[in-house]
Amino acid sequence: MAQTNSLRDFQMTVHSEFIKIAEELKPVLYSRELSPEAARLNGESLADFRGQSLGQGDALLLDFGCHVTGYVSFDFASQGSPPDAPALLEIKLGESQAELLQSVDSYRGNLTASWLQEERTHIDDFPSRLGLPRRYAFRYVQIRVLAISPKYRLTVEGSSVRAVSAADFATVLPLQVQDEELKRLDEAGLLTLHECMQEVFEDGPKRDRRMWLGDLYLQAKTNYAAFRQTELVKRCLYLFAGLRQNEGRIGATLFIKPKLQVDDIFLFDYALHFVNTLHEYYEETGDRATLAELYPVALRQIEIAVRRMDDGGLVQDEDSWWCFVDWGEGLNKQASAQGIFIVALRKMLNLAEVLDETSDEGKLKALLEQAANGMARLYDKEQGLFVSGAERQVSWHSQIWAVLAGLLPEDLARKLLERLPELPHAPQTPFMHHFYVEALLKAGLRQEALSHLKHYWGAMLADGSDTYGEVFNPQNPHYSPYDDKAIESRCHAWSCTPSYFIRRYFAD
Ligand code: RAM
Repeated sequence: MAQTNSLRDFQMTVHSEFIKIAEELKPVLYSRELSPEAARLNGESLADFRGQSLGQGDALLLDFGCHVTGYVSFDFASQGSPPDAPALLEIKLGESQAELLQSVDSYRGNLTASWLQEERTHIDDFPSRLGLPRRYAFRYVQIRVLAISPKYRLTVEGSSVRAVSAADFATVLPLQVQDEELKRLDEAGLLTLHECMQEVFEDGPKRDRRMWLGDLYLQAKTNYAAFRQTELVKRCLYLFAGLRQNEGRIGATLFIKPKLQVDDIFLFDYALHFVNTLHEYYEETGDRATLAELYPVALRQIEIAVRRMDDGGLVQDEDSWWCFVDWGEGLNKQASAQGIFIVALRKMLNLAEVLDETSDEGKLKALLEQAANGMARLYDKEQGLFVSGAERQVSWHSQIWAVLAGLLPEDLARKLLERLPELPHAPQTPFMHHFYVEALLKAGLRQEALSHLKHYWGAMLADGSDTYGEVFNPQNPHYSPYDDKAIESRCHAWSCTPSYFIRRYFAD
């Protein structure tokens, strides 16, 4: 498929007054010191790894006991004759143990191998301390001795990580829930969000370590119910508003380091999630001043989206990745885009009403009516389903977004959702599964929503993970949009929403 999601003649406009506000809200990171909780040498469990000696080819595995994001260090020493040559080590860090089996040399995925958490380093002097300068996201560390002189052996006398996050577990809002399964799901959601909360809401502390709007939307929701760091959401909204693409567009993703920069990717749905994120920020905080300042930026995203609408109110399809929605081979995004557009229009109208922008209110109402007509054109009466694109594709996504658009009577919404298991194109990511749960709740299918939380997100914890990953399709667990599971993030922002659902809908 043509990748035309990068804007042609891309230019960034910096709105320094917004950037100033955002920078004043830069969080102070909390740090905590953690040590390994378990270790294995060449696969054998060790009571204590300290002082165990390693020779040529030996591998020491350190398990820090939980997902951590931070800066790791090691204390090395030697045994035997005075070291007559440096030791060459390979250090791999993994969010899962499976990740340690992959290596840069054999990797064949379609994202660059430089995301793999792998280092090669020489140790010249013993004893010495090695602190890896790069921030890593991991639970496991494997140190393999690639080359060492036979005259001496290496020992690891200690290791620790300075874990960092903008969120402090001591500040989490209390949760009253008896169900142990829900408690476990909530804990994993909190840890996932905690790890992604750095100087901004990152999408994943391992990859991409930057801010994406779709992810921000779901992180912000969960954050309100958990850490409630509303200022961090405000900072991120101002960053997106302060670094805009051509014609005032909000980009899909921002780089934070080495300098603030909007990427050249534009996604139809992500730009509209700016409206949704601002709307919820206002609902949660009542911060009218921020709303008034960012309102025109949000409205601009609607104006740009409207250009894709034909005379009959339907968002035009295009053979490229202009709208994200979800990963998945051959998924047509038209119906989903239509639903997302309607959701954003409704929220924009609500914001116009809050600010008494009467002339905008009129325009938005008219647009909503047109877009609703457009959505109706996608309903196939014979099949009783929404179709998408020129090929009239049927997918889960189209039904879910048709329900979320809020135009259907509850019995039709329920029927659509009950038929999903028989449809092709099941969601591939927790991002889309989030919207599935939202749709179930909207259609009054509360038990189904609860059971989906337990089955879908619960399955991600079945292998001992304590955070939720980026991609997961239980019907096809080997699927990866990157052609390699090892490059995926096992702690991914858009997956943290069980904590939101549990805290907002299922607490005792
Ligand atoms: C990937 C990441 C990110 C997501 C984008 C669309 O790079 O998973 O979280 O928002 O895709």
